[in-house]
Amino acid sequence: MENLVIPLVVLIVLIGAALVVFAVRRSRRSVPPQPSAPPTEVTTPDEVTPPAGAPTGVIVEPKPTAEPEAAPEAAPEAKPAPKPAEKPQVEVPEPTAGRLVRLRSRLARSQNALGRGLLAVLSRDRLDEDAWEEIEESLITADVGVESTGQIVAKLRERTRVLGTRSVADVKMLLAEELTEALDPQLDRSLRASPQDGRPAVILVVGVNGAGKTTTCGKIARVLVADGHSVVLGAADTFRAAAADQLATWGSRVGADIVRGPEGGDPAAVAYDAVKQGIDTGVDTVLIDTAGRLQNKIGLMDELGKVKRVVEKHGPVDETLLILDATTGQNGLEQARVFMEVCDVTGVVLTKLDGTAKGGIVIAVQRKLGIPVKLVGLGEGPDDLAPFEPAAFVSALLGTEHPDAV
Ligand SMILES: Nc1nc2c(ncn2[C@@H]2O[C@H](COP(=O)(O)OP(=O)(O)OP(=O)(O)O)[C@@H](O)[C@H]2O)c(=O)[nH]1
Ligand SMILES: [Mg+2]
Repeated sequence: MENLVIPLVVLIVLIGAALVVFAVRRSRRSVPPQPSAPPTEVTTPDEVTPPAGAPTGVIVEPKPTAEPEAAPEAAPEAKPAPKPAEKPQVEVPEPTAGRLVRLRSRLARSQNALGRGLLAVLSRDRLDEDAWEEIEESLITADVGVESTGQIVAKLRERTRVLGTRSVADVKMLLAEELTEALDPQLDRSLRASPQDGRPAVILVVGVNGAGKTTTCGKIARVLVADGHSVVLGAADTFRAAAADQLATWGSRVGADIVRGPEGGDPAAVAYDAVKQGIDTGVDTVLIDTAGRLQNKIGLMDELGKVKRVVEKHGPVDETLLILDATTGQNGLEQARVFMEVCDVTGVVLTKLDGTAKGGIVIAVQRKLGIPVKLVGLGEGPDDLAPFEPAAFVSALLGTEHPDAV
Protein backbone atom coordinates (compact mmCIF):
# COMPACT_ATOMS: atom_id res chain seq x y z
CA MET A 1 0.00 0.00 0.00
CA GLU A 2 2.84 2.29 0.92
CA ASN A 3 4.34 1.67 -2.56
CA LEU A 4 1.25 3.10 -4.26
CA VAL A 5 1.02 6.34 -2.20
CA ILE A 6 4.24 7.95 -3.41
CA PRO A 7 3.59 7.62 -7.19
CA LEU A 8 0.03 8.82 -6.63
CA VAL A 9 1.25 12.00 -4.87
CA VAL A 10 3.77 12.64 -7.66
CA LEU A 11 1.03 12.20 -10.28
CA ILE A 12 -1.28 14.65 -8.47
CA VAL A 13 1.51 17.24 -8.20
CA LEU A 14 2.31 16.88 -11.93
CA ILE A 15 -1.36 17.22 -12.95
CA GLY A 16 -1.65 20.31 -10.68
CA ALA A 17 1.46 21.83 -12.22
CA ALA A 18 0.20 21.11 -15.72
CA LEU A 19 -3.10 22.85 -14.91
CA VAL A 20 -1.30 25.92 -13.53
CA VAL A 21 0.88 26.18 -16.67
CA PHE A 22 -2.19 25.85 -18.89
CA ALA A 23 -4.05 28.54 -16.91
CA VAL A 24 -1.10 30.96 -17.12
CA ARG A 25 -0.75 30.44 -20.89
CA ARG A 26 -4.40 31.27 -21.43
CA SER A 27 -4.26 34.43 -19.37
CA ARG A 28 -1.15 35.61 -21.29
CA ARG A 29 -2.91 35.33 -24.63
CA SER A 30 -5.65 37.84 -23.62
CA VAL A 31 -3.14 40.64 -22.58
CA PRO A 32 -2.59 43.39 -25.29
CA PRO A 33 0.84 43.44 -26.91
CA GLN A 34 3.49 45.33 -25.03
CA PRO A 35 4.65 48.67 -26.55
CA SER A 36 8.01 47.36 -27.53
CA ALA A 37 7.15 47.45 -31.25
CA PRO A 38 6.29 51.16 -31.88
CA PRO A 39 9.91 52.53 -32.02
CA THR A 40 10.68 50.56 -35.15
CA GLU A 41 7.52 51.76 -36.90
CA VAL A 42 8.16 55.49 -36.13
CA THR A 43 11.62 55.40 -37.55
CA THR A 44 10.23 54.69 -41.00
CA PRO A 45 11.22 57.97 -42.82
CA ASP A 46 8.54 57.61 -45.43
CA GLU A 47 5.85 58.29 -43.00
CA VAL A 48 7.56 61.32 -41.35
CA THR A 49 8.05 63.25 -44.62
CA PRO A 50 5.21 65.38 -45.98
CA PRO A 51 2.75 63.82 -48.36
CA ALA A 52 3.80 63.35 -51.95
CA GLY A 53 3.61 66.49 -54.06
CA ALA A 54 4.42 68.91 -51.26
CA PRO A 55 7.62 70.93 -51.62
CA THR A 56 10.42 69.17 -49.81
CA GLY A 57 11.99 70.84 -46.85
CA VAL A 58 9.28 73.49 -46.63
CA ILE A 59 7.24 73.60 -43.55
CA VAL A 60 5.05 76.60 -44.34
CA GLU A 61 3.50 75.16 -47.40
CA PRO A 62 0.40 77.21 -47.90
CA LYS A 63 2.36 80.12 -49.42
CA PRO A 64 3.49 78.41 -52.58
CA THR A 65 0.16 76.75 -53.12
CA ALA A 66 -1.81 79.80 -52.06
CA GLU A 67 0.00 82.09 -54.45
CA PRO A 68 -0.87 80.32 -57.64
CA GLU A 69 -4.42 80.22 -56.36
CA ALA A 70 -4.40 83.90 -55.48
CA ALA A 71 -2.85 84.96 -58.77
CA PRO A 72 -5.72 84.00 -61.01
CA GLU A 73 -8.02 85.83 -58.58
CA ALA A 74 -5.88 88.99 -58.63
CA ALA A 75 -5.35 88.96 -62.36
CA PRO A 76 -8.91 89.63 -63.43
CA GLU A 77 -9.01 92.50 -60.91
CA ALA A 78 -5.72 94.02 -62.13
CA LYS A 79 -6.65 93.89 -65.78
CA PRO A 80 -9.75 96.02 -65.79
CA ALA A 81 -8.08 98.44 -63.31
CA PRO A 82 -8.18 101.97 -64.73
CA LYS A 83 -4.42 102.15 -65.32
CA PRO A 84 -4.52 102.70 -69.05
CA ALA A 85 -7.24 105.30 -68.54
CA GLU A 86 -5.10 107.13 -65.96
CA LYS A 87 -2.22 107.37 -68.38
CA PRO A 88 -2.44 110.87 -69.75
CA GLN A 89 -2.76 111.26 -73.43
CA VAL A 90 0.54 112.45 -74.75
CA GLU A 91 0.12 115.60 -76.77
CA VAL A 92 1.94 116.50 -79.93
CA PRO A 93 3.34 120.00 -79.51
CA GLU A 94 3.38 122.51 -82.32
CA PRO A 95 6.59 122.81 -84.30
CA THR A 96 8.77 125.66 -83.11
CA ALA A 97 9.81 127.11 -86.43
CA GLY A 98 8.13 130.41 -87.18
CA ARG A 99 6.33 130.60 -83.85
CA LEU A 100 7.36 134.19 -83.29
CA VAL A 101 5.82 135.22 -86.59
CA ARG A 102 2.64 133.29 -85.78
CA LEU A 103 2.45 134.88 -82.34
CA ARG A 104 3.34 138.40 -83.41
CA SER A 105 -0.17 139.66 -82.73
CA ARG A 106 0.46 138.87 -79.06
CA LEU A 107 2.91 141.73 -79.01
CA ALA A 108 0.05 144.14 -79.69
CA ARG A 109 0.58 146.17 -76.53
CA SER A 110 4.30 146.40 -77.10
CA GLN A 111 3.58 147.46 -80.62
CA ASN A 112 1.24 150.14 -79.32
CA ALA A 113 3.91 151.43 -77.00
CA LEU A 114 6.54 151.72 -79.66
CA GLY A 115 5.05 151.47 -83.14
CA ARG A 116 2.22 153.99 -82.78
CA GLY A 117 4.33 156.63 -81.05
CA LEU A 118 7.02 156.35 -83.65
CA LEU A 119 4.55 156.35 -86.47
CA ALA A 120 3.24 159.72 -85.35
CA VAL A 121 6.73 161.20 -85.23
CA LEU A 122 7.94 159.68 -88.45
CA SER A 123 4.95 160.84 -90.40
CA ARG A 124 6.04 164.46 -90.00
CA ASP A 125 7.47 166.26 -92.97
CA ARG A 126 10.78 166.96 -91.41
CA LEU A 127 12.83 165.13 -88.79
CA ASP A 128 13.85 168.16 -86.76
CA GLU A 129 15.43 168.21 -83.31
CA ASP A 130 12.03 167.88 -81.61
CA ALA A 131 11.22 164.87 -83.73
CA TRP A 132 14.45 163.16 -82.77
CA GLU A 133 13.73 163.87 -79.12
CA GLU A 134 10.33 162.30 -79.47
CA ILE A 135 11.83 159.26 -81.09
CA GLU A 136 14.17 158.98 -78.13
CA GLU A 137 11.29 159.33 -75.73
CA SER A 138 9.29 156.65 -77.51
CA LEU A 139 12.16 154.20 -77.22
CA ILE A 140 12.78 154.99 -73.56
CA THR A 141 9.06 154.65 -72.80
CA ALA A 142 9.14 151.30 -74.55
CA ASP A 143 11.76 150.13 -72.00
CA VAL A 144 14.69 150.10 -74.41
CA GLY A 145 16.74 151.86 -71.72
CA VAL A 146 18.37 155.30 -71.74
CA GLU A 147 21.84 154.21 -72.75
CA SER A 148 20.76 151.89 -75.56
CA THR A 149 18.30 154.49 -76.84
CA GLY A 150 21.03 157.13 -77.02
CA GLN A 151 23.26 154.81 -79.07
CA ILE A 152 20.46 153.69 -81.38
CA VAL A 153 19.20 157.21 -82.10
CA ALA A 154 22.71 158.54 -82.72
CA LYS A 155 23.33 155.86 -85.35
CA LEU A 156 19.93 156.38 -86.92
CA ARG A 157 20.45 160.14 -87.22
CA GLU A 158 23.80 159.61 -88.82
CA ARG A 159 22.46 157.12 -91.37
CA THR A 160 19.43 159.22 -92.34
CA ARG A 161 21.75 162.21 -92.82
CA VAL A 162 24.24 160.28 -94.92
CA LEU A 163 21.56 158.55 -96.99
CA GLY A 164 19.35 161.64 -97.19
CA THR A 165 16.41 159.45 -96.14
CA ARG A 166 13.09 161.29 -96.06
CA SER A 167 10.19 158.89 -96.41
CA VAL A 168 8.51 157.49 -93.30
CA ALA A 169 8.82 153.97 -94.64
CA ASP A 170 12.55 154.33 -95.18
CA VAL A 171 13.23 155.84 -91.74
CA LYS A 172 11.17 153.09 -90.18
CA MET A 173 13.17 150.53 -92.09
CA LEU A 174 16.44 152.08 -90.90
CA LEU A 175 15.16 152.13 -87.34
CA ALA A 176 14.20 148.46 -87.64
CA GLU A 177 17.73 147.71 -88.83
CA GLU A 178 19.24 149.61 -85.90
CA LEU A 179 17.01 147.91 -83.35
CA THR A 180 17.80 144.52 -84.83
CA GLU A 181 21.50 145.34 -84.79
CA ALA A 182 21.18 146.34 -81.12
CA LEU A 183 19.93 142.80 -80.50
CA ASP A 184 23.09 141.31 -81.96
CA PRO A 185 21.50 138.93 -84.46
CA GLN A 186 24.70 136.89 -84.79
CA LEU A 187 24.49 135.60 -81.23
CA ASP A 188 23.99 131.88 -80.82
CA ARG A 189 20.52 131.47 -79.36
CA SER A 190 20.19 127.75 -79.65
CA LEU A 191 19.48 125.77 -76.51
CA ARG A 192 22.24 123.39 -75.51
CA ALA A 193 19.82 120.55 -75.03
CA SER A 194 21.42 117.64 -76.84
CA PRO A 195 23.38 114.88 -75.10
CA GLN A 196 27.15 114.82 -75.31
CA ASP A 197 29.51 111.93 -74.66
CA GLY A 198 26.56 109.74 -73.77
CA ARG A 199 25.44 112.11 -71.04
CA PRO A 200 22.17 114.06 -71.17
CA ALA A 201 22.30 117.83 -71.49
CA VAL A 202 21.41 119.53 -68.21
CA ILE A 203 19.36 122.73 -68.23
CA LEU A 204 18.93 124.65 -65.00
CA VAL A 205 16.00 127.10 -64.84
CA VAL A 206 16.28 130.01 -62.38
CA GLY A 207 14.50 133.26 -61.61
CA VAL A 208 12.44 135.08 -59.00
CA ASN A 209 9.08 133.74 -57.93
CA GLY A 210 6.25 134.21 -60.34
CA ALA A 211 8.57 134.95 -63.27
CA GLY A 212 7.28 131.88 -65.10
CA LYS A 213 10.00 129.27 -64.39
CA THR A 214 7.76 126.24 -64.00
CA THR A 215 5.55 127.21 -66.92
CA THR A 216 8.63 127.78 -69.07
CA CYS A 217 10.11 124.41 -68.04
CA GLY A 218 6.89 122.79 -69.18
CA LYS A 219 6.87 124.71 -72.45
CA ILE A 220 10.54 123.92 -73.11
CA ALA A 221 9.90 120.23 -72.43
CA ARG A 222 7.24 120.37 -75.14
CA VAL A 223 9.58 122.11 -77.55
CA LEU A 224 12.26 119.48 -76.93
CA VAL A 225 9.83 116.60 -77.29
CA ALA A 226 8.54 118.15 -80.52
CA ASP A 227 12.15 118.16 -81.70
CA GLY A 228 12.50 114.46 -80.90
CA HIS A 229 14.28 114.71 -77.56
CA SER A 230 13.50 112.57 -74.53
CA VAL A 231 13.25 114.60 -71.33
CA VAL A 232 13.41 114.15 -67.55
CA LEU A 233 12.09 116.99 -65.39
CA GLY A 234 13.60 117.67 -61.97
CA ALA A 235 11.31 119.42 -59.49
CA ALA A 236 13.97 121.12 -57.40
CA ASP A 237 11.45 123.65 -56.12
CA THR A 238 10.72 121.81 -52.89
CA PHE A 239 9.54 125.00 -51.24
CA ARG A 240 5.92 124.28 -52.20
CA ALA A 241 4.50 120.82 -52.90
CA ALA A 242 2.24 122.39 -55.52
CA ALA A 243 5.29 123.35 -57.57
CA ALA A 244 6.18 119.72 -58.20
CA ASP A 245 2.55 118.90 -59.03
CA GLN A 246 2.49 121.79 -61.50
CA LEU A 247 5.63 120.48 -63.19
CA ALA A 248 4.34 116.90 -63.16
CA THR A 249 1.23 118.02 -65.01
CA TRP A 250 3.36 119.62 -67.71
CA GLY A 251 5.55 116.52 -67.92
CA SER A 252 2.66 114.10 -68.19
CA ARG A 253 1.27 115.99 -71.16
CA VAL A 254 4.32 115.18 -73.24
CA GLY A 255 5.33 111.93 -71.58
CA ALA A 256 8.35 113.33 -69.70
CA ASP A 257 9.28 111.65 -66.41
CA ILE A 258 9.54 113.80 -63.31
CA VAL A 259 11.87 113.38 -60.35
CA ARG A 260 10.60 114.98 -57.16
CA GLY A 261 11.34 115.02 -53.46
CA PRO A 262 9.40 115.68 -50.27
CA GLU A 263 8.12 119.18 -49.56
CA GLY A 264 10.86 121.08 -47.76
CA GLY A 265 13.44 118.51 -48.87
CA ASP A 266 16.89 119.33 -50.19
CA PRO A 267 16.52 120.82 -53.69
CA ALA A 268 20.12 119.93 -54.54
CA ALA A 269 19.41 116.27 -53.81
CA VAL A 270 16.37 116.31 -56.13
CA ALA A 271 18.40 117.96 -58.87
CA TYR A 272 21.18 115.40 -58.40
CA ASP A 273 18.71 112.51 -58.57
CA ALA A 274 17.05 113.95 -61.66
CA VAL A 275 20.35 114.06 -63.52
CA LYS A 276 21.21 110.58 -62.27
CA GLN A 277 17.91 109.26 -63.60
CA GLY A 278 18.55 111.03 -66.87
CA ILE A 279 21.94 109.33 -67.15
CA ASP A 280 20.60 105.92 -66.07
CA THR A 281 17.69 106.00 -68.48
CA GLY A 282 19.71 107.54 -71.30
CA VAL A 283 17.49 110.54 -72.02
CA ASP A 284 18.62 113.52 -74.07
CA THR A 285 17.82 116.38 -71.70
CA VAL A 286 17.30 116.94 -67.99
CA LEU A 287 15.41 120.14 -67.15
CA ILE A 288 15.60 121.34 -63.58
CA ASP A 289 13.02 123.74 -62.18
CA THR A 290 14.08 125.67 -59.08
CA ALA A 291 12.42 127.75 -56.38
CA GLY A 292 12.17 131.51 -56.74
CA ARG A 293 11.13 132.31 -53.23
CA LEU A 294 12.91 131.67 -49.99
CA GLN A 295 13.13 133.40 -46.65
CA ASN A 296 15.58 135.86 -48.12
CA LYS A 297 17.64 136.61 -51.18
CA ILE A 298 20.88 135.31 -49.69
CA GLY A 299 19.19 132.02 -48.80
CA LEU A 300 17.93 131.64 -52.35
CA MET A 301 21.29 132.38 -53.88
CA ASP A 302 23.08 129.99 -51.52
CA GLU A 303 20.59 127.30 -52.43
CA LEU A 304 20.95 127.85 -56.17
CA GLY A 305 24.73 127.79 -55.85
CA LYS A 306 24.49 124.48 -54.02
CA VAL A 307 22.09 123.01 -56.60
CA LYS A 308 24.55 123.88 -59.33
CA ARG A 309 27.56 122.50 -57.46
CA VAL A 310 25.82 119.25 -56.60
CA VAL A 311 24.49 118.72 -60.12
CA GLU A 312 28.00 119.30 -61.46
CA LYS A 313 29.18 116.19 -59.64
CA HIS A 314 27.67 114.43 -62.66
CA GLY A 315 29.29 116.85 -65.11
CA PRO A 316 28.87 120.49 -66.17
CA VAL A 317 25.50 122.21 -66.43
CA ASP A 318 25.02 122.83 -70.15
CA GLU A 319 22.57 125.69 -69.95
CA THR A 320 21.38 127.99 -67.17
CA LEU A 321 18.30 129.87 -68.23
CA LEU A 322 17.29 132.99 -66.35
CA ILE A 323 13.55 133.56 -66.54
CA LEU A 324 12.60 137.24 -66.43
CA ASP A 325 9.09 138.62 -66.29
CA ALA A 326 9.06 141.27 -69.03
CA THR A 327 6.35 143.24 -67.24
CA THR A 328 8.77 144.08 -64.41
CA GLY A 329 10.65 146.23 -66.87
CA GLN A 330 13.98 147.69 -65.82
CA ASN A 331 13.62 146.18 -62.30
CA GLY A 332 14.18 142.79 -63.86
CA LEU A 333 17.70 143.84 -64.76
CA GLU A 334 18.67 144.22 -61.12
CA GLN A 335 17.32 140.76 -60.31
CA ALA A 336 19.20 139.37 -63.24
CA ARG A 337 22.54 140.63 -61.96
CA VAL A 338 22.08 138.85 -58.65
CA PHE A 339 21.38 135.55 -60.39
CA MET A 340 24.28 136.02 -62.75
CA GLU A 341 26.66 136.23 -59.81
CA VAL A 342 25.87 132.73 -58.58
CA CYS A 343 24.62 130.88 -61.61
CA ASP A 344 26.69 131.62 -64.67
CA VAL A 345 23.57 132.37 -66.74
CA THR A 346 23.88 131.32 -70.39
CA GLY A 347 20.52 132.47 -71.73
CA VAL A 348 17.51 134.61 -70.87
CA VAL A 349 13.85 133.77 -71.36
CA LEU A 350 11.61 136.83 -71.28
CA THR A 351 8.08 135.84 -70.31
CA LYS A 352 4.73 137.63 -70.41
CA LEU A 353 5.56 139.73 -73.45
CA ASP A 354 1.91 139.27 -74.37
CA GLY A 355 0.85 141.25 -71.31
CA THR A 356 1.45 144.82 -70.31
CA ALA A 357 5.16 144.48 -71.04
CA LYS A 358 6.90 146.84 -73.37
CA GLY A 359 8.91 145.02 -75.97
CA GLY A 360 11.92 147.31 -75.70
CA ILE A 361 12.89 145.45 -72.55
CA VAL A 362 14.34 142.72 -74.73
CA ILE A 363 16.91 145.15 -76.08
CA ALA A 364 17.70 146.52 -72.62
CA VAL A 365 18.10 143.05 -71.13
CA GLN A 366 20.36 141.80 -73.81
CA ARG A 367 22.54 144.86 -74.03
CA LYS A 368 22.84 145.37 -70.28
CA LEU A 369 23.40 141.75 -69.39
CA GLY A 370 25.36 140.70 -72.46
CA ILE A 371 23.49 137.40 -72.44
CA PRO A 372 21.38 136.29 -75.40
CA VAL A 373 17.62 136.26 -75.08
CA LYS A 374 16.92 132.75 -76.32
CA LEU A 375 13.18 132.39 -75.91
CA VAL A 376 10.18 134.62 -75.35
CA GLY A 377 6.94 133.77 -73.57
CA LEU A 378 3.88 135.08 -75.37
CA GLY A 379 1.02 133.61 -73.39
CA GLU A 380 -0.06 131.00 -70.90
CA GLY A 381 -0.85 128.38 -73.53
CA PRO A 382 1.40 125.31 -73.80
CA ASP A 383 2.91 126.34 -77.12
CA ASP A 384 3.13 130.06 -76.40
CA LEU A 385 6.90 130.04 -76.20
CA ALA A 386 8.89 131.11 -79.22
CA PRO A 387 12.55 130.96 -80.15
CA PHE A 388 13.73 134.54 -80.18
CA GLU A 389 14.54 135.95 -83.61
CA PRO A 390 15.66 139.60 -83.54
CA ALA A 391 14.45 140.67 -87.01
CA ALA A 392 11.03 139.04 -86.63
CA PHE A 393 10.67 140.52 -83.16
CA VAL A 394 11.57 144.04 -84.22
CA SER A 395 9.23 143.93 -87.19
CA ALA A 396 6.44 142.80 -84.85
CA LEU A 397 7.28 145.69 -82.50
CA LEU A 398 7.23 148.31 -85.22
CA GLY A 399 4.35 146.75 -87.09
CA THR A 400 6.46 146.50 -90.24
CA GLU A 401 6.68 143.66 -92.70
CA HIS A 402 9.23 141.13 -91.62
CA PRO A 403 12.01 141.45 -94.24
CA ASP A 404 13.00 137.80 -94.44
CA ALA A 405 9.99 136.04 -93.00
CA VAL A 406 10.89 132.74 -91.39
N1 LIG B 1 0.53 135.88 -70.02
C1 LIG B 1 1.56 135.09 -69.72
N2 LIG B 1 1.58 134.46 -68.54
C2 LIG B 1 2.64 133.67 -68.26
C3 LIG B 1 3.72 133.49 -69.16
N3 LIG B 1 4.61 132.67 -68.57
C4 LIG B 1 4.11 132.34 -67.37
N4 LIG B 1 2.93 132.94 -67.16
C5 LIG B 1 2.06 132.87 -65.98
O1 LIG B 1 2.75 133.38 -64.85
C6 LIG B 1 2.29 132.74 -63.68
C7 LIG B 1 3.49 132.27 -62.86
O2 LIG B 1 4.14 131.26 -63.59
P1 LIG B 1 5.00 130.11 -62.89
O3 LIG B 1 5.55 129.29 -63.98
O4 LIG B 1 4.24 129.42 -61.84
O5 LIG B 1 6.13 130.97 -62.21
P2 LIG B 1 7.35 130.49 -61.31
O6 LIG B 1 8.51 131.33 -61.66
O7 LIG B 1 7.52 129.03 -61.44
O8 LIG B 1 6.85 130.85 -59.86
P3 LIG B 1 7.34 130.24 -58.46
O9 LIG B 1 7.31 128.77 -58.59
O10 LIG B 1 6.37 130.79 -57.48
O11 LIG B 1 8.71 130.77 -58.21
C8 LIG B 1 1.39 131.62 -64.12
O12 LIG B 1 0.06 132.02 -63.97
C9 LIG B 1 1.72 131.46 -65.59
O13 LIG B 1 0.64 130.96 -66.35
C10 LIG B 1 3.67 134.19 -70.41
O14 LIG B 1 4.55 134.12 -71.26
N5 LIG B 1 2.55 134.96 -70.64
MG1 LIG C 1 7.53 127.48 -60.10
